[in-house]
Order: sequence, then structure tokens, then C-alpha cells
Amino acid sequence: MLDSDVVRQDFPILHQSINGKPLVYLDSAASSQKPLVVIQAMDEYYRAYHANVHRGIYQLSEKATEAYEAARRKVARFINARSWREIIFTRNATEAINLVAYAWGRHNITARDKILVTEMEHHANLVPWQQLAAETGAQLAYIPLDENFCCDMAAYEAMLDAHVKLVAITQMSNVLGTIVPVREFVARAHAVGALVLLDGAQGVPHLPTDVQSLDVDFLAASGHKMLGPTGSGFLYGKRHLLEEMPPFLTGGEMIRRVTWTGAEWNDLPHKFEAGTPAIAEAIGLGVAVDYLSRLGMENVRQHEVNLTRYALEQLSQVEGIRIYGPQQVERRGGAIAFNLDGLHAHDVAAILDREGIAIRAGHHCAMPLHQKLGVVATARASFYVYNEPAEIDRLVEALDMVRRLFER
Ligand code: 7TS
Repeated sequence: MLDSDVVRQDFPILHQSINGKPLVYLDSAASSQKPLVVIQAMDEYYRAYHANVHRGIYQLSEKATEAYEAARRKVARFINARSWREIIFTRNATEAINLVAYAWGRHNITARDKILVTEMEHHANLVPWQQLAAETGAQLAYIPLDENFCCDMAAYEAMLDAHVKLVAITQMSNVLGTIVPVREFVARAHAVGALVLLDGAQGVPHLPTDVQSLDVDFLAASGHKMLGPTGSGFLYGKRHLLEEMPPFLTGGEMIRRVTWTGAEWNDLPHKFEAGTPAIAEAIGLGVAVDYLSRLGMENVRQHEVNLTRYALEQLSQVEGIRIYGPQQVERRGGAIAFNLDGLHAHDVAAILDREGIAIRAGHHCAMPLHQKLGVVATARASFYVYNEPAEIDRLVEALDMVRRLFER
């Protein structure tokens, strides 16, 4: 089992007070905090072996290249990719999704085609497809949510036909917490010849994720939500798909040979990594993946189930609260969006900040979903490996206080 008391010791940032109160960080869905080992690995790289990668004949560059490529192998193992060549480092999940929308989408989608997304997508897995549809004349259609905030699988089934070329879905909603039945989605998409892109920005940090057993064609993830640094993220793609795709960005690193009139592309994954990459960030992400692997992703998930169950129980006692998302913890992760009757989410978050509690408020980059929910904003508490039940108690006490404050 994961002991959050022990885990917390590894996160220096958590040991501080905000407005004289011990910090309660409940915004890991936006970005997680970093364990000391990640910070130290990046520091060590800059102090001891910083040099550019893939081009050095000298020792520093060889060491940097080794560390950078070792990180790629760690990520490949973490999601059980068949090969390290299937992992492309990007700045974040957004860039990974855009890579597919440009390099695959612009060459495979036509006016006759359909792209399906769910109604709960983050803008990162929505706007790139809206743009692709606008440019190609393809149709973008939304798989609806049912009354339990889960995907309506019968509606999905009815939307599938031979024109559907891509199903782009989140693994876990950053607002509702909903966990999507990925295998079911993939089996049905593949049956009509469509590919599946999984937005793992929320799922990969919190759920054991095996791309071979899920059989997804592409997976995008952000390093900074899984204990890694900002500026780190990755795209997984099945090798034959990545081989067939033209490059996204062009320039140095991604070529094998350049002449006056043209160029040949480098092997995977370098074909998709133009220019000097984020070396320290990749190394930091590798260490974050080691850290998560040591905790064990099954334990990470179980810890989150326990916290989420407790939080749903406790939060539901707060007068005038409305929680958005599935009730059953098995079907959801630890991002809990809510509103207090008659109060704007921003006011709630601002008052909580005075109590040292960090939550997010707004549309969480899911404006169409909020329109569907019939609200302009929600407040959102989200958990990770370092959170503990006592912090949920602090949140609930503070919400009770907010309610009393506005009742007067
Ligand atoms: N997809 C999902 C499901 C997300 O939650 C996010 C970020 C992204 C994609 C984009 O990730 P990025 O690293 O490329 O920015 N979600 C959030 C959030 O919920 N609050 O801040 C960022």
C-alpha cells in the first residue's frame, strides 16, 4: 500500500504555509508537484553533464545522449510499448495531439470522413480536431454523455460507420473524473477500420496504462502531471503508423541527409523530434516514471480510489453542494468538480486560498462540457499520491466556512 505520510516527505514544496496555514495542494489535475529526486536529476544534468544530444564525439554529450535515451526507454516500459522507437518526446500532451492532427490528420482525413470525440474532451483533444475538420471538410461528431456522466456506448455504437477514421477520446476526464472504457472503445472503432487516439493526460498519471493491451493507436501524455517537469510530455504511436507519417516539424535532428533540393528523414523516433530537445526535462520525466514505478501504479490507483471515496462521502455532506461526475469510485478518478449553491466557483477558490487550500476554478479548458452541464464554471479539487484524508477534512471545513460566510 502507498503511505502518503512517507511519500509527502519526498516533496519539498508541500512543507510550507500559505497565509499562515499549512498548504493543502488539491490541483494535481492541472499540474502535479515534483519529488526531490526529479529536481535533483535535472540539477545534476546541468551541473555535471549538460551538452547537446545525438551529436557529440565527446564524453559530456555521450553521457547526455545516454541519459536522454534511457528516459525514453523508461517511458516505453512504463506504458508497455513494444519499442522505444514508438515514444516521441513532446513539450506536453497538447503538442503530442497536434503532432497527430498535423502529421497523420492532414494526410489521411478527407471531406468524406468523420472524427468522433466525447463531450467531455479537454480543448487540447478538441480544438485540433475542429481545425482539421474545418480544413478538410470532414465531420466532427460528439459521443454524448449519459445521466451518470459516462459515455453513452449505445450512442457511440450507432455513430460508427465506415466513414469514421478517428476516435479521439480522453482516458479520464479532467473535470468529471470519468474513466472511459478504452478497450471497448478501441474494439468497436477497429471493427469499422477507425484509429483511436487516447488522451492520457489525466489517465497515465493515475491508472496503470498498457498500450498493447488497450490496443490504442496513439497515446498522448503530459510529464508535468505525472511528477515530471513542465516542458515534458510524449506521444506513443504504433510503429507502422509513425513510419508512414510525414514529419510534423522539420529542421535539424530529424533528417538523415540533406541536399540542395531536399532531405531524407531520420529513423523513428528522431523523425518527429526536430531541433534540440528538452533534455533536462526528458531526464526528469524518466526519474518521475521510476518514482511512480517504485510506488506501483496499482497502489497509486488504489490510494486515489480510497481518497476519492472519502472525499465524495465528506463533500456530499456540505450543504448546497452539487458534485459533477460519476458516483461510483470504480468508474472515476480523483478530479472532483463541484459548485456551491448560489456562489461563483472563483469566489469559492479565492476564499479557500486564504485557508491555504489550492483548488482550481473555471472551465478547466472544457467549455463545451460546462455548457452541457449548464454552468459557466466549476470548482475542482484533485488528488495525487501525496494527498491524505486530513486534507479532505480541511477542504470540507473550509467549504462549510465559505457557505456560512455567504449566508450572513
Ligand atoms: N488533456 C486533458 C484531459 C487534460 O486534463 C489536459 C490538461 C490536457 C489534455 C493538456 O495538457 P497540457 O500538459 O498539454 O497542457 N488539463 C489541465 C487542467 O485540468 N487544468 O490545467 C490543465
